[in-house]
Amino acid sequence: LLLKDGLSQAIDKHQLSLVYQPIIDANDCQVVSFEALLRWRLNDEMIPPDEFISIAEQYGLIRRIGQWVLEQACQTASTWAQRHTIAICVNVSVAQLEDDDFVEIVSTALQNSQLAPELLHIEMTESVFTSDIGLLAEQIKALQDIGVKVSIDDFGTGYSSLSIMQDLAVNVVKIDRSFVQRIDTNGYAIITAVMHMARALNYSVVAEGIETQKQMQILRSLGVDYLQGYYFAKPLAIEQVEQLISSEQ
Ligand code: G
Ligand code: G
Ligand code: MN
Ligand code: NA
Repeated sequence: LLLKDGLSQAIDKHQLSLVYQPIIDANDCQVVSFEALLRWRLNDEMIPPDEFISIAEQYGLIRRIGQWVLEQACQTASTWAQRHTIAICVNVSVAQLEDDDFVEIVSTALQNSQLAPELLHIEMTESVFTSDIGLLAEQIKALQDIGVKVSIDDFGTGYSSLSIMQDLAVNVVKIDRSFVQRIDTNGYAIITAVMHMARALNYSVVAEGIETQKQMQILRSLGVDYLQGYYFAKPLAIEQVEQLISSEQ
């Protein structure tokens, strides 16, 4: 409850910020996008999103926070886009996606920032199984109609199951890092199966949580399109992002 009170003031008190983790093209190792990850600094302490996103959802704060994240992420990405073709991936809870105004909130963020819609990827996260799959399918379609890409996050765990692949026509599947961590054992077969499915359904695949060169090599050999993880970079502050992209091209 204390966190809830603090969180309701976090935007106005400028306690929220975003960090950005690069996503790399598996073929040429170029940075193609960044995932925006929310941070909350409270009394010199960093509260991780795992500890406050669910509180924000529970107390109806996620819409305002989510809108702030979208506006901020699009503004930042639009400054990169002046010189580089780099996309921004924004995590969105299903609670936000189900909001009738969500597509309009996205359109407004795109208009305000002048970011090309193709450079915005929405990552669907959290507990889909509690929600109306028909409504989600419509919202995803509406986002794609304005040119935005939609990813399914943490694929293969929890809510993010095979039935999602059947019911929702997303653009990108992000393989959960738990499979990458176990690529020496069962993870290999599971990722191989996901690759077959993704090819057949015409999805791009991102593997998350890559921490070693060996994991990277195996994932490349399996034909994974994009790679993300501490092996390449941790989530970065905006200044570090600018250094990285200006040194790249
Ligand atoms: O950055 P970190 O690894 O601590 O993120 C943990 C979790 O928090 C991830 O699952 C991520 O999807 C979620 N998360 C991070 N930023 C946001 C955000 O802006 N909105 C939502 N809804 N979830 C986020
Ligand atoms: O669920 P989602 O994929 O949005 O979660 C992103 C979270 O994963 C971020 O909090 C980020 O800090 C974390 N993360 C990113 N790369 C790695 C990695 O290589 N290893 C581990 N353990 N966590 C990672
Ligand atoms: Mn994510
Ligand atoms: Na997530």
